[in-house]
Amino acid sequence: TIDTTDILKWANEKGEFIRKPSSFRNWITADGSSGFKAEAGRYHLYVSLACPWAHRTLIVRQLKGLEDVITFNVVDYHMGPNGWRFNPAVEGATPDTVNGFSMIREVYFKVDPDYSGRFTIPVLYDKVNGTIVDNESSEIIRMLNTEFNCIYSCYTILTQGINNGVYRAGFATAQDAYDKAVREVFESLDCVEGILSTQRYLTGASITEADVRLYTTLVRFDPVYVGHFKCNKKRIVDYPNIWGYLRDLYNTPGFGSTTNRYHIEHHYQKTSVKQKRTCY
Ligand SMILES: N[C@@H](CCC(=O)N[C@@H](CS)C(=O)NCC(=O)O)C(=O)O
Repeated sequence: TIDTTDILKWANEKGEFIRKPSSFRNWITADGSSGFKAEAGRYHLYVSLACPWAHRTLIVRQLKGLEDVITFNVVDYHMGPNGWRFNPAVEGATPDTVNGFSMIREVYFKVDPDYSGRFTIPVLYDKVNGTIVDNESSEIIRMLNTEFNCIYSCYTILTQGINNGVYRAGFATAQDAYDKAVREVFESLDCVEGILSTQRYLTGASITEADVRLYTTLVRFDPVYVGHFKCNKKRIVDYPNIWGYLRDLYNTPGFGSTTNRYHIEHHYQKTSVKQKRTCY
């Protein structure tokens, strides 16, 4: 048996280090069927930059472009008798910005006051439900890799595919560049149409920054980008879910009231774009 009263006593009677199985083994899924839906802003990683297991999770978070989706805190590199602690005075370390705790063990005890395992990092934490999803790095990296694709693409969609995509189409000076941009605009819109078939807003049941970012392009799409930027494979009105979403947002305080069609249309009509290309 492993003595967990002092965290620095990890060996058994024979002096062997036996790794205990991780205790929290929930699974985030893209569709939320597990009770943990892949959502932007919902999950948090507690890591140590010294720990190889935690390090894995930071690599995958970045490779998958989840920097805006999953937040993280870094503990002190020094693990004392009570385990990992937060010490923002150490370079590269942070406070606990989610719970305001000073020790990792407090996260475990918050979730399970009777917790008797080791207080390991990484910890994947659910900020919405105040619980630990998983503390097994091999599982964490797998779920970041497989379950967040739609969320990740949401951000790529927004920044590259749609918000900037219409400009890349409109200002392209070569046919290839225009074709690529238009293809991405409509692939991205198709993806948003799919997302909005199962949920009201881009990242879930409530309006987030992502909706604001998307709205300002969508509301200019049919009046301006279809004609002016030749993003004319389809119009927004041809996407039933996006069209309903756009109307919903327009009627939400702050959206419609700041949207001025007169200015939008006249601005773009006065900006001349010269290019030769085939249109859809
Ligand atoms: N199975 C875990 C192991 C993580 C692990 O052992 N982390 C070490 C740091 S490298 C830890 O937090 N140890 C604290 C302890 O055992 O008390 C994983 O891969 O996520």
